[in-house]
Amino acid sequence: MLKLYIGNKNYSSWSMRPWLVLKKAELPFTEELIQLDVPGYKQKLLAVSAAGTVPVLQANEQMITDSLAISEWAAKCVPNLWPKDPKDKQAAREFCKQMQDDFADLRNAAPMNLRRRTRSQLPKLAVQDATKMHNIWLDLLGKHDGPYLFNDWSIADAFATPYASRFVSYGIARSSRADTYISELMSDDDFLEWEIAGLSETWKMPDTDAVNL
Ligand SMILES: N[C@@H](CCC(=O)N[C@@H](CS)C(=O)NCC(=O)O)C(=O)O
Repeated sequence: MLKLYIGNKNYSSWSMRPWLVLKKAELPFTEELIQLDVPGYKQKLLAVSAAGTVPVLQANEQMITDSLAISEWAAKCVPNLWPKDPKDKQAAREFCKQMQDDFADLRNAAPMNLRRRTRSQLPKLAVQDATKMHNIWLDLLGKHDGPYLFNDWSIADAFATPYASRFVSYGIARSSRADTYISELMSDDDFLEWEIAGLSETWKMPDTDAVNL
């Protein structure tokens, strides 16, 4: 039995990634949504993860925290979640790590907020992050036949998806090739299932909604 603990679907970019991976893996799982930023939420997080964060995957007795660790676990159960070519596989892992560790300026200035549609100017450092990410995508897309970063869909695309949603939400400039990739991710059936659920959530995270661009 697999159970994935996640945050609010409208806002929780970290939760979205392993959720997409488990969907693509066709591993049946149940989910429990822990509403973030409401009184008592941290206790609920700490009850499932020492770090006090979601996502967490409960796989029998094991509690796996961290979106990449959950994705690696899924890839051990199901083939083809990483690219087949060993060099591509290594590059895809590095890409995911970079998506986790880097781009803090973009993440902070433009938090994932699926409901959001704005065209205001992002701060300079966030724009630099967005440009860097855009160029990494273009480089990978240019080396492969598409439609995804490493040809077929892989965990790397799950890690890119929340950023793609930021390009749409915040109207971030992009080339037509990057736009085609973003559209591919944004029209993915599993992403749409997540998005529909996120859009129908009624609670708000005032700090995130208040980001004034
Ligand atoms: N590196 C972790 C980061 C997880 C993370 O920061 N999750 C956020 C939710 S999107 C969280 O749980 N934040 C706790 C809080 O807001 O107190 C991962 O990749 O899973």
